[in-house]
Amino acid sequence: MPDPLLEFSPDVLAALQNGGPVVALESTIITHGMPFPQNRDTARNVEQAVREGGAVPATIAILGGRIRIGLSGGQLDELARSRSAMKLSRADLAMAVSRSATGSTTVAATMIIAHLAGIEVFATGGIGGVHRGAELSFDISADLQELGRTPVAVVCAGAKAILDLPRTFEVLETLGVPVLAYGQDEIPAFWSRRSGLAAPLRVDAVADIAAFMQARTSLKLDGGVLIANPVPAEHEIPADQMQVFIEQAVAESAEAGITGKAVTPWLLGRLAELSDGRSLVTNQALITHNARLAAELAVALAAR
Ligand code: PSU
Ligand code: MN
Repeated sequence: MPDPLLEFSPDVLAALQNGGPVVALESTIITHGMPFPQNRDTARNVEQAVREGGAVPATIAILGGRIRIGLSGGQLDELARSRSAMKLSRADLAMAVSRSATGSTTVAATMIIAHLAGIEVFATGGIGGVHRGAELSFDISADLQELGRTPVAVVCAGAKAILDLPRTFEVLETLGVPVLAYGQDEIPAFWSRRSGLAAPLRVDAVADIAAFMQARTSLKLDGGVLIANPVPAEHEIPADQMQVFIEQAVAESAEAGITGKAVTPWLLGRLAELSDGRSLVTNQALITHNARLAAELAVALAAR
């Protein structure tokens, strides 16, 4: 019996009822991660990539207080144009529901809803994590704790390189979150394939990820699994080039007094300016690439 709070699109509901493959998609990247119309076009391309992979895309958002799992073309367009949508994580999700507000879901909130809905696989661009200077600001994304507790497999291109990557992966290890690098020995760094950090675990095939997830279920291990899928080489921005822009953007954000929820969207916007739009093109490419891998994983899990 599905939760009465959840409203499924007809294709997502049918797939879930038949045990078919479904991939959850987040919406903060639409409302706060990219400008219009690139956000709308990317959201459509990502859904298309999931369909081409043989799975049903379930973009998740709160529209007028209703939890939507799977958006119509019109709903997606409206969200992409919205300038007032709330950015919802674990802490504020219930406020959008109780106030009948519209908001997009971060990685943390998307995991919560995907799990309520019975969806095991979720594709995003990059997770949030430990911000640079967190020893003073204490700014650590709620995405990390969520990965520690909610059993959803999250396919990403690593953590966004605006973060303190070594500390982000230390926290994930502490929380017991497996980090599987796909097809390489290093953790990818979102816009770049390399981070200089050795991957805790490596997998080279989707069947191995599915088997790993099944073994975790048998062991009654809760919490998420993070699959770090490197951006395709033709779309990457080498880490040393990106580093220059990141350092400038982070310094400017501190000077401008940007804090809290605004930090990640502000940095992503500033990096797109500093890189002449290249960071945005790479972001679009990597999330579509992640959607393909997530679809393949959902298909493998549905075939069990
Ligand atoms: N990945 C992207 N763009 C984004 C995000 C991820 O390519 O905008 C969003 C995700 O929703 C992630 C959020 O959960 O940024 C992290 O925000 P914060 O650092 O405030 O937790
Ligand atoms: Mn934060």
